[in-house]
Formats: sequence, structure tokens, C-alpha cells
Amino acid sequence: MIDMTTSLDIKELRTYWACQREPGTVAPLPRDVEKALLAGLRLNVLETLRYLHHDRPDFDAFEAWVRAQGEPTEASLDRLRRAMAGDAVGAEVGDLDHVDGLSADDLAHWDEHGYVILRNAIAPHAAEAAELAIYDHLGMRRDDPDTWYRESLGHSIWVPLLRHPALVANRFAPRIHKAFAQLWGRDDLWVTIDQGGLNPPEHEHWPFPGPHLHWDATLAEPHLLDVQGIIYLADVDEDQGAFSCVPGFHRTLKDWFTTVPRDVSPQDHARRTLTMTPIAAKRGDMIIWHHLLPHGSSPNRARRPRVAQYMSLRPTRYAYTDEWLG
Ligand SMILES: O=C(O)CCC(=O)C(=O)O
Repeated sequence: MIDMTTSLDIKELRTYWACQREPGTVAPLPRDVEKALLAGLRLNVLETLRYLHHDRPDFDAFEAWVRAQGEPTEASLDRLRRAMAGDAVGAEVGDLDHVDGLSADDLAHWDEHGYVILRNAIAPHAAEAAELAIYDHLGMRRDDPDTWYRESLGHSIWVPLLRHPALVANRFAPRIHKAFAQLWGRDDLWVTIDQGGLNPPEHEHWPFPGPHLHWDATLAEPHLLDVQGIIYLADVDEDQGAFSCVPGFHRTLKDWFTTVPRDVSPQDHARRTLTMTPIAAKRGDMIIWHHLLPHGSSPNRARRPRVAQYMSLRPTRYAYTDEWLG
């Protein structure tokens, strides 16, 4: 029996919990609904799975954890409940009509290349605040290279800082919500609770660890839209560990797939045969890419770390391909 005084009153959360606790006992949520649910509760997918599988909480404990972790507001919970019930909800940041988003040229670039740079997605001071928060979290100093290879980073470019106020604030930048609304053609979007990243200059004991060229998407057909994004929190040159991708590949994936030898995995074949282009951009710019572009980061051969924040926005419901082919 749920204690209604603490219940979040979102029945999909119970389904999600039950599926993780006892797989096979209840029908899983559709993947788009599951993503909206977690994003709407301000939860990171990995931290939630880790908690559920490690602590194995009962449902009441899980709900209490959700409240404490995501700190969803009553307004955000109400929006989520309405969306889960199938009601039309608008943009989380209010009316986007008068917000400047992607230009016609940007949208043409997106169609052709499968990525776009949203200039000044966030203000430079907001980017710098998040940049400094990431250094701080790692116990590093921005201008002191001796601090850039601390244990806190390990041999990875990912920084699991999820809820620093500076990173949180960036998730509500109207220009970002507008750009994603333009790409999806709708504004009932849910922003992911993603981490930060720091890709320092390579050195003898710290070679670039990846991510190398990959897809996070299924390569099975039908090939449908999904979108990923990264905000540069300080200027990034092409040789500074820039985000990299194979521009235009979303249009040629289908033909390319027929060239993959039968006994080789598509990801391996892609790594051997495709060349990525590094994308330079300025502090506060966001690169948004189609999930069917092969992409990765790149070795930093410059003098300063590349510091970034990852983020994407997706609608409550969208068409996706169930079969996994990778
Ligand atoms: O950090 C980058 O430049 C690449 C990010 C990436 O590969 C990803 O988000 O899947």
C-alpha cells in the first residue's frame, strides 16, 4: 500500500521500478515514456539503475529516493503527470514563440550535415560558471596543468557532476529548448540530466581514452530521428579534444550498411573506415547532432582542457526503432 502522503502519484514510476526489480513480471514502459519519466523526475538514467540494482529498495524507499535525488518541484510533477496521462504540455520554460532559435541557414545545415552549432546557446558567464564548477568538483584549478590529471578524473573524459546549480541552470536556457523544439517539431520536451566532461591535453601518462567513433543508437531500420547535444563551456579549437562526427552520415547510413562485411560488427567497420571531422566552437555554443551520425570525442593536442556539459531534449512520445543492431 502506497503512503499517499509521500507518493509522487505517478503510476508509471511503479511500473518502471517493478521492471527493474523483477524483470518479466510487468510489461515495460515504452522507451520514450521511460525517458520522459526519468527526465521529468530530474533523474539520471545510470544513477537510477545503479541505485535500484545496488540497493534493491522497496517502492516507498524508491519514491523517497526519487524525491531526494531529483528534487522535482510541484509544478514539474504536475506537468509530468499531465504528460503521462496523454495531455498536451507545452515547453517547460514557457512560450517559445519569441525565443530566438535556429535560423533557416542553421536548419538547412542540420538537414544536410546532421549537426548544427547553436551559437550562444547559453550566455558566456553561465558557461564559465559551469566550467569552474567542473574544475572545482574535480579538485582542479583551471590555470594549473599540474592539477588536470587528478585521480578524481581517472582515465576518462566523463565528469559525473549532475546537479550543480550552474549545470542545472543551463538545462533551462530558452534558446536550447527552442532549438530542440524546432528539430523535433514540437515543444513538449524533457531535458536529460546528463553529466559534464573534461578532456585534458594528452600526455605520456594520459593518452586520449575515448570515446572513439561510435553510435549510441540502433542501426536497425527504420532510421528515425533522435538528437544528442554537447555545450562547450570554454572555447574549443579543432585540435583541442573537440566533439567529432561524420557529417551527413544520417543520409547515407542505409547505403553504407550494405558495405559492412557479414562477419564484422558495424561499429568496428565504421571505426576502421570512416573519418570524423572535429567541430570547433566557442564558449556557450552547443553542438546538436542526429543520433545516426557516427561520433566521438578526439585527442586533445592543444594546451587547455576541453570542458563541456552534455544535454539532450526529447518529447514525451516519439517514434523509435525497437530492434537493437549495433
Ligand atoms: O564528448 C564528446 O566530444 C563526444 C560525446 C559522445 O561521444 C557522446 O555523447 O556519445
